[in-house]
Amino acid sequence: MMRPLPLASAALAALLCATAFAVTPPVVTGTSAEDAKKFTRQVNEDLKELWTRSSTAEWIKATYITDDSEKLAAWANEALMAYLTEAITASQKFKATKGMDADTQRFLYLLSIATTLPAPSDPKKREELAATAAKLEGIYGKGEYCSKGKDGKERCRDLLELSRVLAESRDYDELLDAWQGWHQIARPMRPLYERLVTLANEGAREIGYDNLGELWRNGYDMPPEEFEKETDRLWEQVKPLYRDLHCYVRAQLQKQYGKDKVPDGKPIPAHLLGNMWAQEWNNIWPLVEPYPGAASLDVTSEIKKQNWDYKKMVSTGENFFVSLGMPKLPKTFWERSMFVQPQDHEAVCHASAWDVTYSGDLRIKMCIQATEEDLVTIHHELGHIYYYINYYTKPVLYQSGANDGFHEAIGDALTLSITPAYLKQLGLLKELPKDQKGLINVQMKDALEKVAFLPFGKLIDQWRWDVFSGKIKPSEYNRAWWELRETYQGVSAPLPRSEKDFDPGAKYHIPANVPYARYFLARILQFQFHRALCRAAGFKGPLYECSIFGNKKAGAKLKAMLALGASKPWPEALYAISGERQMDATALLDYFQPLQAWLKEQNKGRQCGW
Ligand code: X8Z
Ligand code: ZN
Repeated sequence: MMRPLPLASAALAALLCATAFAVTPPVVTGTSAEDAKKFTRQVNEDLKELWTRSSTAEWIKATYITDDSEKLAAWANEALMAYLTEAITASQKFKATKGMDADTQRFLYLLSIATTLPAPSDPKKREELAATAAKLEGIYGKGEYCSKGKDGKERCRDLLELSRVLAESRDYDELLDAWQGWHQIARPMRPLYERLVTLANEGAREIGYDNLGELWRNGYDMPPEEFEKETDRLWEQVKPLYRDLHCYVRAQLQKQYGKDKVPDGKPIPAHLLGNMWAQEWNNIWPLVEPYPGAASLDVTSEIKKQNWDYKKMVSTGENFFVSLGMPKLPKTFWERSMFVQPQDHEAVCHASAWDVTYSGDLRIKMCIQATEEDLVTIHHELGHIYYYINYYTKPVLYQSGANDGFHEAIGDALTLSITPAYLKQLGLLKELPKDQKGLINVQMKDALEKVAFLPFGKLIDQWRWDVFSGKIKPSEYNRAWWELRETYQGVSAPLPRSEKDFDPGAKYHIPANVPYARYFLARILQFQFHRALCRAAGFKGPLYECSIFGNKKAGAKLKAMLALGASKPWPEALYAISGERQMDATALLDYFQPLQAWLKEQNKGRQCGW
């Protein structure tokens, strides 16, 4: 074997030195208000660099999963995590500092919640945490279920294919097979997840939290215990509507699958609701359509018939934002995004939106299919993108939503303006629903997506908060998961489960460690935003008829809120758009008032609940 030339190895060493990048936080020598200001200014600069490095590596990993890309992402994350733990610890020296300006105080608070995965300062443990996190997401992204097809040949299916079965098949056993096949992929995650919890809890304790859940709940401008109560309050507001919907849907499923499979007074088997996690039920619309034919709402067929490609779908979303007075998406967005599933390598298909450099390098990552569901998800992702567009010139700690629920709610709020009239304008509906029956059909379709989601949105972090606090032990992970799913959603495991299974891991946000309470808040906030924007537009009719498409006044209101980023506590951002300071589900309840009245009528004499 040839030895490398001395010159070559010297050059290699130089290259390694040049790329090995470690930033350490500014050293806190004094604790005056001026020192605090200087500290946060430097932290903003450092974090922009570190976040850019880590999201560049994360982007490559997510769009091209290999052992190498996982490693690169883990390394970049390690540097970031090391910095954050140190910087947050250092910032605590300013706890007693008086006379700080409002921005400095806000930066210090935002720094204290700037990580969802805090690492212990021990480098070995940090390395292990970063590698574990990367592996977990990798297992999810590469997940597939191999089984014998009808022709006797073995074939392997990924989440997209299995989800299609869940959405389209009405065959109980075929559904069951796809459901359990996908859930199998999560089994190997269990030891890794357990380790992630231990290490991240240790990291959380080092920066002053009891456990990781307390850190997550601290991100809402109120004490963590108050936030938990706040989510309970919002859930109580919407629970009756959910239970009315559940009761009606269960009765319709009994017609399809029989009472032996879907018994009275019991939770619904999780594989019958059209979605791998039973989180949104829109795919079973044909089974629950209140007045068949009263309003034809099959947008997916029309999208397919007209051969809409990803470009057309994304441009349609962009066009909505532009109609409100927002700019067009930059050329680089079109060049750098991942819009379709790559055929020659693995990628994470779960949709996401990025500003890779925190300065307008905007991209989405999706495996777009020609369906109405994906058209809605595109609007959701563009909501994130237009938030970025409106705040990316700010210091990096301000480059977030007012709270994370706000970020998730923007695109969704606009989808509430995708009314039948707007769909007709797009050429995706032939005729408008004419009467009360048509209205109920439209509302049912909306509720299957929006209302069905609410308990799911709530329970995911209920589970994780209890896991992080130790209330749920590793030996109870799966049992506790299904208890919550039964209690909140009224949905049950369709097969016997055991602690060999790790069903929470079959949902992206668990292995990817993305907090989920944000989506629960977003389902509620989006109606509140919609009501506010409709008022700004001068709309006077019922909320479900309002579309803000093309309305510049509504656009200006929205922009004013987006441009704040995280610079103010969220109640102020909410005030800027709506004149209200509390999160509140009355807008959602008003929106669905006709449907709820109808459901109550339909459910008379039925044994509701579970
Ligand atoms: O994860 C997402 C987005 C990306 S932030 C596609 N959502 C949640 C989910 O898919 O579970 C949007 C709705 C809820
Ligand atoms: Zn999102």
